[in-house]
Amino acid sequence: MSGIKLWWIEGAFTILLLLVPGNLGWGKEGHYATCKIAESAIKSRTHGNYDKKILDCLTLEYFDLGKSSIRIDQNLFLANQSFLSEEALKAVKELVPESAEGDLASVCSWPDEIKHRYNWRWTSELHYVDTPDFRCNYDYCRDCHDSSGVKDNCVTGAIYNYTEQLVTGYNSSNSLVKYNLTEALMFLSHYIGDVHQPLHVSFTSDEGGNTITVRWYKRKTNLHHVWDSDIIESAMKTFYDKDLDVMISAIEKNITDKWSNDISSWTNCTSGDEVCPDPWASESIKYACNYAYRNATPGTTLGDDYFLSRLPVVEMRLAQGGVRLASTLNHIFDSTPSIAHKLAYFGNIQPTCDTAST
Ligand SMILES: *[C@@H]1O[C@H](CO)[C@@H](O)[C@H](O)[C@H]1NC(C)=O
Ligand SMILES: *[C@@H]1O[C@H](CO)[C@@H](O)[C@H](O)[C@H]1NC(C)=O
Ligand SMILES: *[C@@H]1O[C@H](CO)[C@@H](O)[C@H](O)[C@H]1NC(C)=O
Ligand SMILES: *[C@@H]1O[C@H](CO)[C@@H](O)[C@H](O)[C@H]1NC(C)=O
Ligand SMILES: *[C@@H]1O[C@H](CO)[C@@H](O)[C@H](O)[C@H]1NC(C)=O
Ligand SMILES: CC(=O)N[C@H]1CO[C@H](CO)[C@@H](O)[C@@H]1O
Repeated sequence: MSGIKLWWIEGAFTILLLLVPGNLGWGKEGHYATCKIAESAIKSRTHGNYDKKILDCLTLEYFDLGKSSIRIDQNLFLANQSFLSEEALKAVKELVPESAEGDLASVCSWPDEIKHRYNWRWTSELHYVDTPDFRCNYDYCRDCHDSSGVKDNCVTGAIYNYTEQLVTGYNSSNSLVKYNLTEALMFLSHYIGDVHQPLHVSFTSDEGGNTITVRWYKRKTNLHHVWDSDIIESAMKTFYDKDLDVMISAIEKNITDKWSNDISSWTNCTSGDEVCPDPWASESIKYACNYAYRNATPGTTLGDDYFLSRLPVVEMRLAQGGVRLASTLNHIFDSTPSIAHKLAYFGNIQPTCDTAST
C-alpha cells in the first residue's frame, strides 16, 4: 500500500515536473534551427554560391546555399579570399565540445539541459528579461537584472558577457584566459536564440506567459510553451513533413528570397557594433504585445486563427536569430580588426547604467 502510494507520489511529481516548463526559451527545435541557420550562413562561405546583395549587407559576408543565389566564378571567389574570413567557422569547430562533432546546432540546447542542476542554477535567469507589465517596451538599465535585483543578470547582459569573453579570450596570446570559451560559445549561441523569442522579453507578473494557461487546440498548455514549442511543432506536422530540416530549409530559402532586402536592417546595429541585444529585445517585447499576448487571455483555446497568423512571426524570429548569430560570430572571430580594436568597441557597448536609476 505504502509502496503504491510512494510510486504514485513520485509519478505525480515527475508529471508535475514535466508540466512546469519554466522559462525555456525556444524549445529544442527552435534553438537547433537558429544555430543551424547561423552555421549554414558561416559554412556556406566556403562554397561557391552567394547572393551579392546579402553579401554586401553583412560587414563580413553572408553566404548562402540557396538555390536561387548567384553562382560566382571560382576565381572571383578566390580573389576575394582575404575578405572572406573563414575564421568563424574554424573557431566554432575548435570550440564546440567533442561530442558535437563540429556541429554547433547539436549543442545549442545545452544551457537548457544544465540550468536546473545545482551548480548551474545561477544561469537559469540568464535566459530572459522581465519587463514592466503592459508597458510593451524594454530598457536595459531598468529591466536587466535578476529576481533579486543583481544587475546585468538577464539575457541581454549575458549576451554582452559571453561576447566579451570570446573576444578577449579567443586566440589571446597572454594565456590569461579566465573563462571556458566552449561554454561561452554555447551560452552566446543559445541566448541569441532566446532573446528573439518574444515571450523571453515580456511581462513580469505572468512570467513571460508561463502563468497564462491556454489550450493549444485540444491540449492544455501555457502561452510561453506555445511560443517555445507548440507553434513550431504544429508547423512541422502541418507543413514540413514532420521534419525540422525541411522547415529550416524553407526559412533559409526565405532569407535569400523574400527577406534578402531586409538583411541589412537585421544586422545593422547602433554605432556599427555587431552584437546589439538591446534592439533585439525591444523588437521581442513589441512582438509579444502585438502577437503573443493578443487574443490569448487565460483560458482561451488557441487554434487555426492564432496558429496561422503567428507562425510567420515565429519563422522570421528564427531567421533573424540565425542571421544575427552568424554575423556576431563572424565579427568576434574575424582577425582583421585587431583584438585591441575589437575590445575598444565590444568592451564598451554594454550600456553603463546610473546605479541610482534603479
Ligand atoms: C558572465 O560569465 C561568467 C562566467 O560564466 C559568469 O560567472 C557571470 O555570472 C556571467 N554574467 C552574466 C551577466 O552573464
Ligand atoms: C569547458 O566546458 C565544457 C562544458 O561544460 C567542459 O566539458 C570542459 O571540460 C570545460 N573545459 C575546461 C578546460 O574546463
Ligand atoms: C516564406 O515566404 C512565403 C511568401 O511570403 C510565405 O508564404 C512562407 O510562409 C514563408 N515561409 C517561411 C518558412 O518563412
Ligand atoms: C537599421 O535599419 C533600419 C531599417 O532600414 C532603420 O530603420 C534603422 O534606423 C537602422 N538602424 C541603424 C542603427 O542604422
Ligand atoms: C590568431 O593568431 C594567429 C597567429 O598569431 C593569427 O594568424 C590569427 O589571425 C589570429 N586570429 C584572431 C581571430 O585574432
Ligand atoms: C564582396 C567583395 O569584396 N567583392 C569583390 C571581390 O573581388 C572583385 C574583384 O577583385 C571585386 O570587384 C568585388 O567587389
